[in-house]
Amino acid sequence: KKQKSILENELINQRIKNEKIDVTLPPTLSQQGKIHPISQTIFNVIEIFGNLNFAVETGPDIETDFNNFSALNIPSHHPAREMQDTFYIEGDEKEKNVLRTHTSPVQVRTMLKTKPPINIIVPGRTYRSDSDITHTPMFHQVEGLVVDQKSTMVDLKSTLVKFLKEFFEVDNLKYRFRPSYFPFTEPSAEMDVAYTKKNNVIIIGEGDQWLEILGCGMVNPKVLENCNIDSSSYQGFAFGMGIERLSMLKYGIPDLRSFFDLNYKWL
Ligand code: 2U9
Repeated sequence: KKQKSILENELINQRIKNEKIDVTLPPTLSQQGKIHPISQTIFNVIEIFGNLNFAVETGPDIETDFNNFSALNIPSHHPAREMQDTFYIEGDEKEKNVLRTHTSPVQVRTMLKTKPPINIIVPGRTYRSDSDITHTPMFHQVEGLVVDQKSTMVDLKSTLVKFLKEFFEVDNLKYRFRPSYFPFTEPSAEMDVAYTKKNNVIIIGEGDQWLEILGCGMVNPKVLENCNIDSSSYQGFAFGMGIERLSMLKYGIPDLRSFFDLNYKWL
């Protein structure tokens, strides 16, 4: 028995002497993580608006009917509610909670808790009961809100044009504003950017085709009043855009569904 342990010890000593680990060798990585293009786009948008003096606000995905609809001048039983197919959630006795259909309830919360001047963007998940090639029931938006005593449509325009030029990295961006309608802004507009196709690749900012890229407008005074802000002293502008759409155009992603199919090349 003693002889056996002598032999075993000898074996261990031999191994310690002979085995060498080269700590300078690079490790073998099985699968390296990447930042998802949706996150990249959100970080990119935050950086550009950060340089334009906007702060970032976030809020919960489950919202009250007031924050998601009523405060935004979308009353119950009004056709405007049917513009957005809503996921309702059991909750309050009288009024069901909802999965927010836009990030606008965060702007409502901000106005209710802080005094103007307000200069924020709100990126985040939003939900609508809609599912086909161009719609997923969960998607992402970034919205912006400015409320102060002096901001006009000129400020809205210069802010959005600066943003789009930075985002698409085009100095001479061709764009247009079209009149539109949203219950929470008055007047309302939509912005299009020009595009063309060269060798089947889409070029943004030139050409004679138009792409709808965002909605915007001057905040409806009724919305300010609903959020306890005196609309005779304060005014402002707001805008909203879809992150998936921005991301598809910037990175040339042709199919919306590829954002959500767990492709390890992306994750
Ligand atoms: C408050 C006041 C005003 C936010 C706005 C839009 C226009 C808009 C869509 C773009 C594509 C949603 O993802 S999308 O389908 N959004 O067109 N959003 S103005 O206006 C607000 C928000 C909050 C308190």
